[in-house]
Amino acid sequence: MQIKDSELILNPDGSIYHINLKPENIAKDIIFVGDQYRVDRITKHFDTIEFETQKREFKSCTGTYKGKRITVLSTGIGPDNIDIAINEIDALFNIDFKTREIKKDLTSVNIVRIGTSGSLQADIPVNSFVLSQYGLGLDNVMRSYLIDGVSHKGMEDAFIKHTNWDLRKCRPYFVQNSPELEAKLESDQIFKGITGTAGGFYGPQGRVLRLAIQDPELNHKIDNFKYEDFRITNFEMETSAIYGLCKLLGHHAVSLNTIIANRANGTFSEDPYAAVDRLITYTLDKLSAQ
Ligand code: R1P
Repeated sequence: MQIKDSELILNPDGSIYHINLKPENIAKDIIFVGDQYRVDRITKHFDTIEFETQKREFKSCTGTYKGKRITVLSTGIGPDNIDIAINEIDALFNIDFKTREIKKDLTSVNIVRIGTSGSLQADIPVNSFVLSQYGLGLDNVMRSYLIDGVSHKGMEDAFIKHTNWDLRKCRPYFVQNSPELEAKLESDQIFKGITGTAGGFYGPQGRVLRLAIQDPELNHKIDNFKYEDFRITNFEMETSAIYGLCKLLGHHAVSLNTIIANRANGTFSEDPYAAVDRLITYTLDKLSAQ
């Protein structure tokens, strides 16, 4: 069935609407960053660069690192931008732009997020790295899709009960990473756990400046939530949408975050820049290893 012009929007040069890429511009190994200025901090390590473009917050660059072809794409802040980035990446691989039909043979890509995040656990200090085993969605983006088949119902129910979650906000969901990609990226230098993804930075992550929040005890209830051996390690704003969309579309995803704030003890990294740079070189070397 042909996908209409209004649903799959292409630019006059044939690139896809927001991320501005054509199918030949993107690699099968993709690194997501939030901050558009982080793209160059990654690609400065590349051996070659073949393509660069930017539209709004979506800046991308494709090249090679130690011979491996990689695309780095900035997504800006939040799960709503992830909805755009992943649907458009999937379309680049799996929809024929000439016929506007879904291809018969689907391609699966690897997506690794290199982000920054706040730890919820006192024992996960600033400047450490966290690999997300699950994304906990506290945003509503994935609820527009049929996610019951990929969300962990047992964790959902336990979390709602433990936190006395107000379902007027949304129904939280838990989606696992790609264990194959986790095996490639893990090491004993990295903490692991569930990453909470919030739909905002202040109230949705329990920060109070001038506005009172709906549940002042929520962060404490989140930090002592346990399900089997899993605990919620950190908060940021993209991982659960990345995991949910990748699981539904058949892609592999892992989110790695540098901890720049510790919400449990109120500390902030003295040099978040250097800490992110360490995660960048760590990830590039792991991703390019055979
Ligand atoms: C908030 O300051 C932003 O920083 C974190 C959050 O997820 C959010 O996008 O990640 P990035 O540094 O990757 O943007």
